[in-house]
Amino acid sequence: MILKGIGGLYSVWAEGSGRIYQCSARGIFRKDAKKPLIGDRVTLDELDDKNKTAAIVEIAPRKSELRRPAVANIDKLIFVAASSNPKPDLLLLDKMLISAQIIKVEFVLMISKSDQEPEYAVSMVEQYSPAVKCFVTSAKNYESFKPVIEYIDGATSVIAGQSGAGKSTFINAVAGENIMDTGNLSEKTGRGKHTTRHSELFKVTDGFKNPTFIIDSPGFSMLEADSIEPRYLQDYYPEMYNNKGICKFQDCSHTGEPGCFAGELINEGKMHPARLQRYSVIYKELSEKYKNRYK
Ligand SMILES: Nc1nc2c(ncn2[C@@H]2O[C@H](COP(=O)(O)OP(=O)(O)OP(=O)(O)O)[C@@H](O)[C@H]2O)c(=O)[nH]1
Ligand SMILES: [Mg+2]
Ligand SMILES: [Zn+2]
Repeated sequence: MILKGIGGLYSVWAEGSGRIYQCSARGIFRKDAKKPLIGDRVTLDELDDKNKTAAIVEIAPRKSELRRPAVANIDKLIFVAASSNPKPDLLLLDKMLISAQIIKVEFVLMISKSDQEPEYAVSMVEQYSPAVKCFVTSAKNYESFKPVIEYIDGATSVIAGQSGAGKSTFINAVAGENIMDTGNLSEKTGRGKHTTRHSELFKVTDGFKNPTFIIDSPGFSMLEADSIEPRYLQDYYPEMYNNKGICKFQDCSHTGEPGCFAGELINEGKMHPARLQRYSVIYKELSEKYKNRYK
């Protein structure tokens, strides 16, 4: 499995021996315009165990392919949002959750730094669960990471979220050794400083039963979420599609029309009002884009 690729040189983890080889890709790939990606399962040849080098001769068909971070064969996505410091951008988070559904990768929400603003961490859980599986964590309490460890055991996962949310801190906690740089927030802006700037898959070992990989990503592409036709937005809200109801108007957008079933969802506690309010914001943004789609 390719863990890292810099300047045409790839670090490849060999299942079985557990060794890591520095590999170049044979010319055949360039001819097919097929570039090896992090996460690719590959076949190696010309193994040199003394110098730990080899050549990549074949790439196995990909299960999935993410553009940003550029990584193949991802099983799970962990979205990290801090209870505070940095203040979470829940609109952005909602959009990331939508993107994950478009690309069809299983995802969870990790509400990090719960020691900072415990009450807001609880509010976040109220907003997202049970539609989205939530883990509440704090780096000050290792026990809180255990359910996340269990969730990603044996999988290849991407961890994504705002700068400073604690992504690298989590990886370090489960890596067995400190492998990632972590950064303080900017005193001026209260935001993270984008400490992690490159993508790499790490084999994490602490507490895992099976080979487990995680990629810390400085960004997560959400282009996919921009292209939804507004009327289909509801299909990305488990609160809505798991609790289907009937609205007075057949083409109801669920953004404030009378006789809308979203009102019942709120009253019955099946959808959080703040989630619905942000749904309206996203719906309006998508409607603008949709109106101008041929311009
Ligand atoms: N109080 C508290 N601080 C935390 C926690 N997790 C991380 N931090 C701190 O928050 C800061 C940012 O953490 P990082 O792990 O570097 O954040 P990141 O998400 O990797 O940020 P980027 O690499 O910039 O995207 C560091 O100073 C961490 O020590 C936590 O659970 N509680
Ligand atoms: Mg980081
Ligand atoms: Zn409606």
